[in-house]
Amino acid sequence: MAMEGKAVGRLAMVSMHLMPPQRSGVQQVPAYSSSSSSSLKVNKRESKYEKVHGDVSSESVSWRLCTPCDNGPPFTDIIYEKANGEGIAKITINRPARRNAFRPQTLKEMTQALNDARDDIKIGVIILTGKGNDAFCSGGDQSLRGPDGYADKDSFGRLNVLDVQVAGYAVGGGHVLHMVCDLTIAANNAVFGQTGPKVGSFDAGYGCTAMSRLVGPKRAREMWFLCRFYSAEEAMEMGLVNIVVPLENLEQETIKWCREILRNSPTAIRICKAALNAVDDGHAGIHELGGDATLLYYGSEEANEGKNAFLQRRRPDFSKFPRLP
Ligand code: S0N
Repeated sequence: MAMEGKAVGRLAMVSMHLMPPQRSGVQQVPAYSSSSSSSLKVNKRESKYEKVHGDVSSESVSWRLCTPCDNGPPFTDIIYEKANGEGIAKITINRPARRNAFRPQTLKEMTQALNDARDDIKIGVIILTGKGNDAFCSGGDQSLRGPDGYADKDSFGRLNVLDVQVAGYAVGGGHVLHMVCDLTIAANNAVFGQTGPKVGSFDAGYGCTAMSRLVGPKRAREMWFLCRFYSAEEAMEMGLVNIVVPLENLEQETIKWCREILRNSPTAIRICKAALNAVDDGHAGIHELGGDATLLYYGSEEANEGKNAFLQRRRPDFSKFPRLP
């Protein structure tokens, strides 16, 4: 009996570790209501894990506007901001009159901002969102669609699409954008779906393959073949989004998630992200993971022995490095 009591206690501790911190003002969603932990009737505050890691601040963020790094013309299609004193960047698609539909210029500016954020070693999380509450993004701008894709000032078409916080519609290419992000925080007014087969387009790349991984092949077929729209709750049930929150709490909740991530080991997150993508990304995914292994190896004494031996024109001595099982 004593052993059984101990086992129950350990199980309770483990299930508390699996529970996220209290989400104030946030709609409870089934995925987070752990019946096993509540039935064990253990006070959540007793967890050492909770005591050590504590609550995450809900303070609002102070944003500063960022301009293109090459001092080129100001962004027109996006708003690019960074949080003062925190490792968070935010890219807002800024075409609300078109329900934040993207055009080549939008993608060009997003690429610039993403490159800048990637090269800023202070940034650990990037939020992608849309201006206003009506839409995150309604996909490719249909008014600019020509026979060779979407064209704006450059006058030739292109189809390349690019890595959320979703309020309103995330449809068409906008839906694909949210699917390829690591996490999706949805407002309760969010609407998700593909429209391609209704408007004469499709995304047979990530739009199909990533979706099939996320929601399963049957649901993916349903979404593409029927082109229905789904509510935030339905998206949550399908595993398309991580959490649904009231619209007024959207940014606050997203920032909390960012802060929670930023507390954790950047290298551990980097490797997990690479590993989670590796299977689906094939050779490119393994290459990314391999790059991370190289990064770690370059910091080791063993790798430096090789480099130093070369520079000192001597034979390297790897004898002291163990061949661990
Ligand atoms: C988003 C919807 C459902 C919103 O409906 P609502 O709230 O009733 O507003 P509307 O009155 O319809 O819209 C307000 C104004 O915004 C304009 N607008 C909306 N979406 C677009 C858009 N995508 N392009 C251009 N304009 C847009 C409206 O015209 C309206 O303007 P005004 O006020 O002047 O009348 C609803 O708007 C809707 O269904 N939108 C279209 C959604 C859609 O079908 N998107 C395109 C899907 N295809 C892609 O995204 C292509 C990209 C892609 O998937 C892809 C990826 C990789 C490779 C290839 C492709 C490819 O297909 O080419």
